[in-house]
Amino acid sequence: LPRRGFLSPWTRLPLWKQIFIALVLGLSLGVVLNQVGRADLAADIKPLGDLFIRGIKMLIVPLVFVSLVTGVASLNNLSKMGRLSFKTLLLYLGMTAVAIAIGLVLASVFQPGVGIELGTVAAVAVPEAPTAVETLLGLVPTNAVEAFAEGNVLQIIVFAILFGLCITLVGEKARPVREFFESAAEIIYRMTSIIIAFTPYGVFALMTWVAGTYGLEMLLPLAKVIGIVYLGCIVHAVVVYGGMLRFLARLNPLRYFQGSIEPIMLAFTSTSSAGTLPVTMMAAEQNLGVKRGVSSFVLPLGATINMDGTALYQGVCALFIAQAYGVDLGAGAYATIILTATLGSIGTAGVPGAGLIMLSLVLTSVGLPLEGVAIIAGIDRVLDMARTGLNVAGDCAVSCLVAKSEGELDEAVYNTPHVMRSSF
Ligand code: DAS
Repeated sequence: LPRRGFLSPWTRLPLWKQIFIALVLGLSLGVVLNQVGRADLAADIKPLGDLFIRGIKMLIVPLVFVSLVTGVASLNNLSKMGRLSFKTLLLYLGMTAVAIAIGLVLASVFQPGVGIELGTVAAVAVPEAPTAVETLLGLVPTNAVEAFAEGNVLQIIVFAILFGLCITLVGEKARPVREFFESAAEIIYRMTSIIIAFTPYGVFALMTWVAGTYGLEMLLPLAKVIGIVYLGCIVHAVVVYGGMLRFLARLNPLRYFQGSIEPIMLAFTSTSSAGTLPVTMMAAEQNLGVKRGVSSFVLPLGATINMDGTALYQGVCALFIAQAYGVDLGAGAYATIILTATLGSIGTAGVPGAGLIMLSLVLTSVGLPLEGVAIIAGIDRVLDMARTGLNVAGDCAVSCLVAKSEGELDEAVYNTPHVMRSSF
């Protein structure tokens, strides 16, 4: 969009400010339309948001593949790749378990389900969640082209890592391919920055639709659950991520929150970690100074298996449902919830509403009635916003921690006050 002329006061605004203004305007317009009974108008604007999300999703497969191939191929020594994988997975799983514990503690303290007499509700037909073995076997694509066509990000990650490693192993003969992917990555990054410039318009449409469709009255009866999930996400981000960056990596947490603001806000409004991935990768590299060798591995992986927000939400909701049905959970049940929600978060896809499907896995594991899912389903979109925002915040935090530990973090970039960029 032109940076000159009458539009410039708007187009020169930092992207995150544009998104924030769009979010507030969209919510306000949506609530007004809902109150005057014109939710249909809010629904009419949704296609603008869908168009934007489609544009971002168009980038996911090529972006993940070319950046992973170039990222992995840039890691000369293979032992570094091994270290990178170990640190990344350890941090992802460890933080997720802490997130669930925070959710369980908050739900135990604030007792959101006590006093809510859950009537008998029609059972929600939720698809079966895959078992751990199926999830692991499913990582290896039987047909790489099919994995691309289906957008199976985990399988694309596995194939891209192997492809990038073999570029390194083949050496000189692979130079043309290496150079091809390096220029392809620049092209895809440029496409991404162009589409990201339209984020505020997509966010405006999506928030108008959400507020117009759901309205305020739907949120009130379960406001306590919403409040606890949002509180838990904030506590986890500030205490766990802020604490790990400050005391483990000796990095200024404030710079991390500033540098992650665009992906967090897009994740919050789009409720799709996968859909936010292009923005997460651009922000990690250009705001936080994470080198591509780390960001291209840690972030696509995180967008699919690192879901701290989802895990925390499952801890809160499991307890809410247990309390609402008067089921007294023992220590063993708590341990089962922590294990199931951690593994479940690996299998949760980075798409809107995926966490609700995994919630059925957690409830089943401790024998809680699946009917509770129907109650949560009513407010799930609002909960999905917070949990996806935390999911992406976690990906950014781990990318900084791993990059710093590998000497792949450009601290000059990290410590520069966030460039109030109006585009990447
Ligand atoms: N919306 C999912 C994501 O994109 C998380 C979830 O549904 O729990 O991360």
